[in-house]
Amino acid sequence: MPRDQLETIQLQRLQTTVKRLRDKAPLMTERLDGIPDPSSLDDLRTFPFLRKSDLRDNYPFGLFTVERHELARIHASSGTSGKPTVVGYTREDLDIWHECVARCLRGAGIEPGWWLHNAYGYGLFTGGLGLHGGAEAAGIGVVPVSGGNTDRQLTLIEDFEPEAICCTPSYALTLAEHLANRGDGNSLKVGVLGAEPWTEEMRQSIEAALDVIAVNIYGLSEVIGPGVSCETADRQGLVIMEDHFLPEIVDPETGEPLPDGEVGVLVITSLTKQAFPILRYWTGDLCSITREPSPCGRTHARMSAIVGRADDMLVIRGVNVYPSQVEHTLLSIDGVSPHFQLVVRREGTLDTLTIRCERTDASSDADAIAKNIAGAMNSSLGIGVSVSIEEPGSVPRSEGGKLSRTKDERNL
Ligand code: DLL
Repeated sequence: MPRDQLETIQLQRLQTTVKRLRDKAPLMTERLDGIPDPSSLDDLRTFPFLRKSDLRDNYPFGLFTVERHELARIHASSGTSGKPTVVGYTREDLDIWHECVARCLRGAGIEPGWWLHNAYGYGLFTGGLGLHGGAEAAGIGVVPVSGGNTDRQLTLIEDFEPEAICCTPSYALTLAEHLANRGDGNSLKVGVLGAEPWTEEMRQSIEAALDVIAVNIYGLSEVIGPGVSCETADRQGLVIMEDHFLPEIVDPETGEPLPDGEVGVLVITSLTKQAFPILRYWTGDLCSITREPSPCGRTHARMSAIVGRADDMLVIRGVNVYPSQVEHTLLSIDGVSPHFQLVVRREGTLDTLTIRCERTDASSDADAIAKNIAGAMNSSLGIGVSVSIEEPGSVPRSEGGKLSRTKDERNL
């Protein structure tokens, strides 16, 4: 769709969403008081941000704009502390969500009639059921495995021969490692991986290890779940489902809009949601967007991979360090496997960062590799780090879900 036509639809839908919130969500009636209705998409910036804390403060259903009996489903994400955030869907919300995920899967090159091994967790987490519904909507067969039990996953992949898989990138690596130990090839052609940050270098490792095309799928439960955006098979950025979700990139400090191409916080407004519409939701995820048409012909805005979250950031001796920066540098060094963990400790008054990792070849010179890594980290991060080269299999693997690569022992 040409962008001017898309923007006309977006504005109409934005106006409907603002009205719905004013009429039906008491918190928003109060917050939006005195702010005129938007007459252009630029007027979006006159509205306040909605933050995760607003969801927690209104736990469980305070921001829903339908009655309880109109809800078809709820999901929830476990926060790091305290109450989970709860999100709700009407039947129509579910249909739109599934359509978005169906677009992701088809864009990734998955054909109707193929089978999708779905190793995202089923349950309150949106990954399993989101991908499940999308695959069914696209005519793709689903093997609803859920996360965990790696041996059973391998057997099912061997016996059922699915063409596609979806799981977190860290779990794709775990599966690849075990499949390699079994020594056979596999039937997989496409992996639809997301729910946690991963770098281009990690993509190359996964594609080589599993012999698949690996595409990046993004989403968050507060917005809908997986399927807010996804790469197509040509992997030229994550195409945002912009007829349903309006993206903005803003300065993390000031909240002011940033030009296309600059990295800032992704803020999303839902355009068609009924049960739980969101106006300017502050995702905390850092990325950039472009509105240039994609080489594949799509005109919707595309976002870069998430480079980090403000709350993933480690401050080591005053220097900001993102796990994805470490991943990028580490995986560009020869002889290092893609498994790593960052351990932060406080020694006296000084914070130290140790990178635990493994070599690919047990006969290689561990000291030389460690020195190489420390040197590369020093120039990319700007701080000295310790490097611990460990036996294969020592660094924690994903056991089915999201993998936290950071262990912060400073406050233990
Ligand atoms: O992780 C939804 C999802 C499921 C996405 C399956 C993709 C595949 P939440 O549990 O609410 O929802 O976590 C959302 O995960 O704000 C990001 O920080 C992170 N995240 C999700 N996808 C990606 C990605 C699901 N592709 C939070 N790259 C988001 C980097 C991602 N981070």
